[in-house]
Amino acid sequence: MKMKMTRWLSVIVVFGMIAILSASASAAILIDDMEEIVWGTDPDCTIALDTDHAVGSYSGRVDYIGTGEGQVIKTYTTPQDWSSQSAVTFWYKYDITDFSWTSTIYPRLLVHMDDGSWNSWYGFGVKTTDWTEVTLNFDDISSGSSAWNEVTRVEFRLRPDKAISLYIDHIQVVPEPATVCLLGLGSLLMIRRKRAAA
Ligand SMILES: [Ca+2]
Repeated sequence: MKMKMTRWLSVIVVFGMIAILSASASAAILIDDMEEIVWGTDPDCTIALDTDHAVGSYSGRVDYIGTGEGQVIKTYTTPQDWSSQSAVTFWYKYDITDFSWTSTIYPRLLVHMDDGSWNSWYGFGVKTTDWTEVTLNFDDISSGSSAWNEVTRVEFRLRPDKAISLYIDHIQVVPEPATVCLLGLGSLLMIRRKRAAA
């Protein structure tokens, strides 16, 4: 009887730990699943839904039709709080079929803040025709804004010197991997305890 009580207490303690961890840990924030188009464009590119996708049913296909730098822009009317996140992740691929093509396409992801500052990541990924997931860490920005609590705009830019298409899908901001590991550990402990108690 005493042993059973101890086990139950263990379960309660583990549940409590998980509850505390869950409250302090942040979840990933979906920027866009690309199941509908809510992005604005400039005259050098267009964006449309495409059934070729990485996640869900659609991706956003950005067609570069101009000669200047093309950009697709998602604007938030209310500033977003990304202060407990640590990286932006998304899936992408190009429609490049001519692999003799060696010129730059100068891809960039920019995040703008409400105070007018911004951060950008240059040259994400490689020229691939296969869906590829990329992680851009906040730490990899050598200088820039730390105002992650007031994100107002997310923007993909490309400056190709010929007409190409960039497919993008399932763009999100994710928390520190350490936090996720801790949560995973908590869940594992709980399962072990439950099995031991059974
Ligand atoms: Ca999608």
